[in-house]
Amino acid sequence: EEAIDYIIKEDNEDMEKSEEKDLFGIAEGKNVIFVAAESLQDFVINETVNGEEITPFLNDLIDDSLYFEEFYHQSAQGKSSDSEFLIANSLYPSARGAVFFTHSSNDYYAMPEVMKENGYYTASLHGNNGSFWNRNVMYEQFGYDRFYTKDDYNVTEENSIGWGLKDIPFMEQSVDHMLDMPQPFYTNLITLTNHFPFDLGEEDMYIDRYDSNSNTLNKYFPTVRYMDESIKELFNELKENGLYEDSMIIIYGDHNGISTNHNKAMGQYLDKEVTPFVEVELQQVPLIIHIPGAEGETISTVSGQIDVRPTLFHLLGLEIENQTIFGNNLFSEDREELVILRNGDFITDEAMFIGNTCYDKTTGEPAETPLCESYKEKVQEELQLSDSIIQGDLLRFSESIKEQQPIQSINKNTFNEQ
Ligand code: GP9
Repeated sequence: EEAIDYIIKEDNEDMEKSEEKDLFGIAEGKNVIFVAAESLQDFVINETVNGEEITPFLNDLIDDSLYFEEFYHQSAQGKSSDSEFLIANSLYPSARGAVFFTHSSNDYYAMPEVMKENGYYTASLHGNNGSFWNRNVMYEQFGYDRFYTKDDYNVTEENSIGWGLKDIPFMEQSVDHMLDMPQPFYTNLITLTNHFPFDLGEEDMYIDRYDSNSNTLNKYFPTVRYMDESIKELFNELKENGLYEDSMIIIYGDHNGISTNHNKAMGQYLDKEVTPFVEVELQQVPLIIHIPGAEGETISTVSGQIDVRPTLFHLLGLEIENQTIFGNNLFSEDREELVILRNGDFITDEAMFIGNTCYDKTTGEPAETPLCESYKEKVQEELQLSDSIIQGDLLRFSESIKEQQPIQSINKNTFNEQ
């Protein structure tokens, strides 16, 4: 309980200050549409392969969006599920295993629950089995009204590849589901096609593969390009169906797609050696927040998935009391520039701490320790506090949880194993 009080206090102080910022409430009352972009890393943004743009739609979208250009995924072994956990709860995932499996019966005060309390209908949508990553169990604790899974989509041999339903038909059919939902709604669209091993049919190849010694990296670019096309399709469908103007769309990369096994090929593509410093830079994923009619801005603050929840509440004009979170509103001027990765590495505006070495960000070279020294204790403390909360199921003592009505899903069946 002491841990919870400590964090609540900090967060409420931050919230009071952030209310003064211009963007507070700019998306008030809008539908919230998340796109969890499978394996999408930031190094492809505004870049080309074989002379062709990899993400032409996102590149244009960024001009009219809030784009966080130094945003890190903070997921660990729970990969996609960890990124969902970070965003919904603003807590750190576990160092080992996936919290979606190990602590799925804990009490949480997750973003879908908060949104529901604020008049939103909440749903997650995914073209895979509901039991993958134990989502159908964990979502009960997150307070989703409904989980649309594979069984809610028309999945055929023709519209599937690799892990299941392709992203373009997924987007088309997901907008159909949104049209059935009461508004405002909060939805979480989980994409699938850009998943290892990055298989794609010739008919969906908008660009050619790369040419290196890594088949994985070579195949990654066309599947990223396909995902870009699917997001374009989402926007078109939202516009055609009159949902676009009343929605805020948030696109985020869930985790890296290319592991360090492919450093040689990655080095060839980036035209530089993939050092430990570059490996951490490669953990940057896009965060694009699009609010129709709002001015675009590229924001260079050091940020991470843990910061998404308080940032969105700020944009939605929601002041949430008694929440136990570790992230910060990215529009708060008092925010410390610090992102903590699950393995204890961290990034500040000046330095990166990797393994046991401090690197100067301006040179990418090992640096004098003072750049990192002052953060080390705080980093360990934060990770340990978050772990205690999860391991001790401590949120059950928080006031918001005590006041919660028992979670009742509108359609219980949608949470069962599909
Ligand atoms: C599966 C999908 C992929 O349903 O979300 O999960 P990942 O393997 O990327 O963690």
